[in-house]
Amino acid sequence: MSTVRDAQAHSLFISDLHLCQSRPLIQVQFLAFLQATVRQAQSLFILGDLFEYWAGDDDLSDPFNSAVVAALRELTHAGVFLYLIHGNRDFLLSDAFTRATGAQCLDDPSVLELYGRRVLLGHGDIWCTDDVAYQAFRQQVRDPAWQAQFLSQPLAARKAQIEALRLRSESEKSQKSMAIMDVNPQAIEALFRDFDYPPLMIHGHTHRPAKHLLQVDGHTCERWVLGDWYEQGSCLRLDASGCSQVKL
Ligand code: LP5
Ligand code: MN
Repeated sequence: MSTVRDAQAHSLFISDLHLCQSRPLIQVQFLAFLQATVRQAQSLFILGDLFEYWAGDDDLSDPFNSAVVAALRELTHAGVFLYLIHGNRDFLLSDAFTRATGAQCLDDPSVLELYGRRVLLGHGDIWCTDDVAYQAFRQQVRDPAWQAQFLSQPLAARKAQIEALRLRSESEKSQKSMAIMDVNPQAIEALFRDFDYPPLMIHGHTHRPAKHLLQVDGHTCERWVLGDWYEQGSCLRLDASGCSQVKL
């Protein structure tokens, strides 16, 4: 149902849906979300980890993936702008995916002017600088030469390597403290300075939904962290009056 608040120009932000065949209910919830809530918005920003993992755009023809792509294409054809930032699990989403969906890929991080304020957007993993093992891994797999070599292998071989990596990641995560797997406060402060103090930041990755207030060099910033979609959806809304949580 449309409300007066919905009618106000606004954008929506989501991340960490981790869509996969083994969680069909979340896919159903996401497709319903695209067909209802998002249709009232000017733009939808997906801030990483839309998929549980993405092995390469040659997996677009998989029926599960093509259902998600078709729903996103319908959304952009209906006039909603779709923006995508890569997550640590789906950074191989590439040109064939953006062409098929009508999405526009943004750098991580990006600063955009939205409803009269500068907003910094990112996935969030890059600021988890205490997670040294993860950052070394990240540097390796974000290298274009590494990616070209990885993508030159057959899809099934890539998926097998990803499955092995997932097991290793889960095992290593169980040995890491919660603090190590969170964003580093100094990295956030440095980011805030580097981008000339944007008053608002939105990111995901840590699956710890919250609104944090940051004060650096006399400037204030609201840092909003999105939640994951494991149990239920998580979504933020931005309009001229600011950022707020959407009840899904
Ligand atoms: O995603 P999340 O939040 O559960 O965990 C992340 C970090 N883990 C990962 C791995 C992904 O979860 C697994 C799926 C990735 C698919 C990518 C597809 C293409 C690449 C394919 C490569 C084979 O990102 C986890 C962080 C956590 O966030 C919190 O920030 O701690 O990091 C790890 O656990 C990583 C380990 O610490 C280090 C792993 C080293 C693996 C080295 C093997 C080298 C393989 C590369 C080349 C074949
Ligand atoms: Mn992530």
